[in-house]
Formats: sequence, C-alpha cells, structure tokens
Amino acid sequence: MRLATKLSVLALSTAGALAHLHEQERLGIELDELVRLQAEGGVLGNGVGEDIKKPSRWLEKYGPQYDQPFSGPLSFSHLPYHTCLEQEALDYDIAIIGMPFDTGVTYRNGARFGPYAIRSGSRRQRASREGYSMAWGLNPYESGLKIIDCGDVPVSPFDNALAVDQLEVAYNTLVGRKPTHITGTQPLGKDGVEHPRIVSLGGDHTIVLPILRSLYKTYGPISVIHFDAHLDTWPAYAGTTSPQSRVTHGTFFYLAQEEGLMSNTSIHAGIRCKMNGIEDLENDASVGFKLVSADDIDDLGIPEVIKRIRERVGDSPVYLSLDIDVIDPGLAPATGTPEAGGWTTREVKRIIRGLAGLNFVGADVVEVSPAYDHAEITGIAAADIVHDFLSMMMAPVAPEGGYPYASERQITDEL
Ligand SMILES: [Mn+2]
Repeated sequence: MRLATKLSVLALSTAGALAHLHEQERLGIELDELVRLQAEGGVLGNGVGEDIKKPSRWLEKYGPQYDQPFSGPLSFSHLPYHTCLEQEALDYDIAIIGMPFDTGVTYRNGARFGPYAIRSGSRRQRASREGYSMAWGLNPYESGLKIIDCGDVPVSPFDNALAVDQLEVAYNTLVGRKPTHITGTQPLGKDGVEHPRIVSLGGDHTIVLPILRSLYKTYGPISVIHFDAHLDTWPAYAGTTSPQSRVTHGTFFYLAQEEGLMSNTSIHAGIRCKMNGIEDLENDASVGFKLVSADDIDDLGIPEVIKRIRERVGDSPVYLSLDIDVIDPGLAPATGTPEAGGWTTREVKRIIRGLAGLNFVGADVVEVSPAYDHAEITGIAAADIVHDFLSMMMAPVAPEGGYPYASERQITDEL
C-alpha cells in the first residue's frame, strides 16, 4: 500500500484517525491489513470483530436512516408530509400548506414555484436539530404543538375563478379540523371552539382573498398586519373588463373590504411603492389600513414600529400576510414586483419577533418567484421567516431585548 493512501486514510479526521488506531489495536493487525479489510467490508465502527468478512447491515451498524439537511424528500423543515385535504381524520395544531397560484400578477409571474422554493430554503431547519433559535429562546418544533406539512392545494392554472374557490375550500377544510392540542383560538372564533392555525406558502398575493373569505366564516371580520412594498388596496387596474379581472394581487384587500371580511383596524408595514397619486393613500385609508412606510424604520426605530402595529390591531383576531417584496430586492430578488429601498431581512425578523402575543389566527409568505433568485437567497429568507411565524404563534409574549440569556452569558464570560 502506498504511503500517500495510508496517510489519506488517517487524515480523514481526528475522530476517524483515532478510530483507526483503536480498531488496529483491538484487532492486533497492521495498518495495511486494516485498510484492506475496511475496503472489503467495513471493520470500523461498532465492533464487528470476527464478522469482518460478512456483509454488514445498515441498521445494526449505523442505526436509523435519517435525513441530512441536503437529503430526503422535500417537505418544510423535513416535517411529516401529508395530503391533509383528503385525510379527514388527520389532526394538527399548525398546518403548512402550499398555494401555487400565480395567475393574478401584474408583472413577473412564477410564484407557483414559491412553495417549492420555500421548502427547499428550509432544509437546514429540522425538528430535532437546528430548530432552536437564540433570538426566540425556543424551538417551535419542540414546543408541544403538532406542526405538519400539508402539501400543496391543487389549483387550476387555467381558470382563476375556479382556482380561488379551490383555495377557499382548501382553507375551510384545514381550519375546520379539531386541533391536536389547545391552540388558544377558542375565544376568537364565532363557534366558540379551538381551531388549528394555517401557515400558507404562496403563490401570488391574490391567495389572501380566499384565505380572508375562509377566516371570516370562522372568526368574523379580522385585522390584517400586511408586510409589503405595495398597498394592494387598489380598486381595479386600468383596462379591467370583467368582474373576475378585478381579482388580482394588487386589489384583493379592496375586494375583501367590499365583502366586509376585515375589521377597520389593519396596518401595512414597509410601504414604498410608486403610486398614482395621493388619492391612492386616501383610498387605502378607506379600506381600513394605517401604514408604516419603509423610511419610518430609520425615523422611528424598530421598537416604535412594533408599538404602532400592536396598538393598531389590539386584541382582535389577527392575520399576518408577508409579501417577500417588503425585503429589499438586494436581499430577496426573487419576487414579482421588486421595489428598491426595502427593509433588510434582519429588520423584518426583529419586527415579527416584537409581534408575539397578538391573537394570530394564520399567516402567509407570498410572492416568492424562484426563477429570479440567486443562490436561493430569497427562498432561504422566506423559510426563515416561516420559522419566525411558528415561534411567533407559540411565544406568549415578545422576547425582551432580542436575546434571552445574553446577559447571563456575559456574566459567565466575566467569571
Ligand atoms: Mn403584495
């Protein structure tokens, strides 16, 4: 055996080299012989000893076939994947559902691949490992609520009216199930019972209209916290020629207000789009929104932004909708209508953290359109925000000061 090969075997890692020495000593053989035997059938590991020439079995030698961050079938954070819409006996506390609808956009389409991109961006989160967040001081996957990935709603890519109805029926189906545990929604619902909460992966922003229609049936009118570069409260676009063509990713809140689905206590965060004029803001107020602009974060600071959002929605049932274009396109380029000058991912995450303890009945991330992405940065950002949503739904109050235990760590260091 050539020396270089021997050295490369020993250099695999410190642990590997120690394992070699241990095995060599235990078996009383020279290194060359050890390497040869290893090549023939595996002599390292949990003491195969006299069985070294027999085929070894994975389970007895290495244990379960676990998924690594880069392996396994694609579900959000490697969570159990179920076709929930058809499995009527299935229960959960939080369901993650993909809504691959993107035929309501005004500019770039492609958000039908958003659920795929967000799941792909979530692969380094796992329920049992890499789920704990220092910022939240908890692991949402191990906090006592059952979270599953419910797959995607089969939506028509040919008929928007049909697709919007499919999305509403899917949401009714998921939110109508009895949750596995207590979710805290009982006082909020019209029927006085607990409901699971749904985290939707868009899809373009139009999906929020069928979601609000469904939530209205369960909770009555609700407040919306809307992270977005755009208002999405426009009555219609020029050239509209049919009732259906009013249903778009920029008009759905106007329609929701027409239908009485929202209370008059909603708020935008991160607004910076170009408008037709001041009349757009007057219309926006009539739809029931106040707003925090993109620039407000510099002038007010994050704590004041959080305070304004919390005060606006109060104790009402709240739905959180986050258009990924609220983040600057430099940090999240893969979206349908990018706007320069947005918030950073870190700023958005910190604001979300400040919203824990509100009466959330559901949330979404929309407008991720991965054909415009680079190195998956938008999908990774969206997946990280979903992790924050899960923590936000579980934490009873917003964590103080950003990092729980940070002061204790400092004291330990000084000792
Ligand atoms: Mn939007």
